[in-house]
Amino acid sequence: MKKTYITLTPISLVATMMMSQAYADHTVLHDVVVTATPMTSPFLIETDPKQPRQPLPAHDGADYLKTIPGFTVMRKGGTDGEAIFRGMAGSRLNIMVDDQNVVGGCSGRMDAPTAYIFPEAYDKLTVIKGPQTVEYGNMGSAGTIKFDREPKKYEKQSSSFYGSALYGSFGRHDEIVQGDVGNEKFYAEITGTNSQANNYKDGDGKTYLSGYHRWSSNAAVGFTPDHNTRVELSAAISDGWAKYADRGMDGVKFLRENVSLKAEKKNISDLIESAGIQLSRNSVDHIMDQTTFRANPMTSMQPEARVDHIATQGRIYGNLALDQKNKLKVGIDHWRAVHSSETWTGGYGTWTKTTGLVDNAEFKTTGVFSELTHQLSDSDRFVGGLRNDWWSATYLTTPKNRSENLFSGFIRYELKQGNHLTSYIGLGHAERGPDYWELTGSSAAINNFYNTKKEQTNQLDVGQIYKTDKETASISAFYGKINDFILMQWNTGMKMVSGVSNIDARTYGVEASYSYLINNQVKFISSLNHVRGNDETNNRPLPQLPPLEGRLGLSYDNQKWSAGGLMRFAASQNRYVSGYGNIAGYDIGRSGGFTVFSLNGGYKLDKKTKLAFGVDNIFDKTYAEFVSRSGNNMAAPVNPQTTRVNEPGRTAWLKATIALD
Ligand SMILES: [Cu+2]
Repeated sequence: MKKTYITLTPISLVATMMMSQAYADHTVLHDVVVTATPMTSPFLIETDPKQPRQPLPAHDGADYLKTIPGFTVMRKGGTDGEAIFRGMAGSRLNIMVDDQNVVGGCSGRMDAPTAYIFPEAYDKLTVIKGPQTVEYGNMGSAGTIKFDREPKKYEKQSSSFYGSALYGSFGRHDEIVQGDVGNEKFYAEITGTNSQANNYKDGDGKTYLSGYHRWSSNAAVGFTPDHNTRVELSAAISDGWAKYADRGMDGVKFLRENVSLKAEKKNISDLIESAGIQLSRNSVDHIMDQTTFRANPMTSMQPEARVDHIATQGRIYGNLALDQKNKLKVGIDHWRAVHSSETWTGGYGTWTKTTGLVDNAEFKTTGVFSELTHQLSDSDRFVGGLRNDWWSATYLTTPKNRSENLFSGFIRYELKQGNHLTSYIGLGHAERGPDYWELTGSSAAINNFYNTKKEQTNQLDVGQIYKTDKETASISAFYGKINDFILMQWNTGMKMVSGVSNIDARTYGVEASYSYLINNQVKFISSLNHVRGNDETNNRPLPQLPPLEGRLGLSYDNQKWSAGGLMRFAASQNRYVSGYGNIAGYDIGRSGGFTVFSLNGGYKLDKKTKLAFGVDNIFDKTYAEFVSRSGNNMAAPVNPQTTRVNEPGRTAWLKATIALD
């Protein structure tokens, strides 16, 4: 049952299974190179992380999200950017791999969860907009992002192979190999990835400290005693280093170790369609220092720092068919994470490590959820869910403990009108306790351990999706009222969090996309997204919201060759509050608008082998995203003191993919 696709290639724009179906009668099956991924069903975006993307993403999970309207990535260097959806980052996005929450450990947020994710090693990337699912612990109030492997079924003994190689400007090269073998009873899968890049240059030829290297390996063995039962043990390990253009330290260790045991049984009875259990452990061991990649360390800063974050997790779930019209998902989950760090004392020239790793914070969450789908007719349904989490945070070095009851829920109505149009409306509520960075990010925050309130998001989401053989259009709008929004204040000179407060915020925005098949070989694509927000407590803009942005593209595909052009533009952003933001960054000031042009192409050698190539930022434009970190000249002569870390200049790349069954 393995798919024989070979993705490698070119053209621009969108591409999803739904689109493929919509265009099945036409020559253009799907875009060879993904540039804008549309919403395919209410609240949901699904995309294949093995497809080439433009602009060329870094190895990590955040950069792959950039092609989804509504996402932006805060740049820190060449990789490990911070994913932001509708202006919301950090713990407001629930980032999951194979149904496990992934968290970083760095006090300076070098390692967003996505820093440990290698999208091409997975089969599916799913984004659920807004608080419209309660299935997963650590509720994402702004959205849920999932990277998943698709379980395979082996009817008889068979094996398959997938591999890709990528070469690009600035010394970039990636390699991935994936193989699996199985029969009716047993299977085994193994994946290895490697990704490396040198420092990149912006359009002005300035070099940023941004080189990186990452490798990962995953393995899974499974037992399928019958058609309905699957037991799988999987493990993953990855490590690497990354240089940073926005700060005085670089990451020299990003070790993640993961083990997961999963069992699922289907068709248990008329009532129980399926039930499962999963136990997992994720550990992150991170070291950053001033000396590995830099000649002149700052003596005012400690030479290195090490942190660990170890999370253990368990979940039990069941999918019940109550009757023809009512399906119920129920589950219980538990998550425990312990953060530890080294302690240093001293100052200018006298820094000494006083302890090795010592546990400093513990977070625990136990949740129960149920989600009901009620089919009203063939064309409309209600979906609603409730979740309660018992959450606690303990500060271990000077013992303090607090706990909260976190309640989340949503209800939505989905309506199919005729064969082409789907409409939806949903209302969601999500509560989250302050995360590790919000509770411990500054001495002020520690003093506020008990005072920082839980954040409560209320959000209305509406949208429409229209699909015909020739056209696909979607629009999705939201209006949010966030009570006790956790706002971070930064000391911009030190680039450290200096305070935390709860404010009331209001946000609203829209994402829209439209594509049109001009003929059997040529397709037009476009997308637009915009978000605005206000801090109503202080009567000023909500910080870290990206400006209006859009994409226009044209692609050609004759089944052998493909070609595409993409124009991405962003407006200027004049709404900001200097020095305020979230756990990852803060507003620097106004930003100008920009337009960037890119080209891509592809060639299908045969059904199994594809080539894709592209030139991003073809006119070598010098530009920076509004949501970015500021430059840092502590590593002269590289790393210019720019207002923001500029995006890469002209970048050429070539990717080859092969898939064998
Ligand atoms: Cu770090």
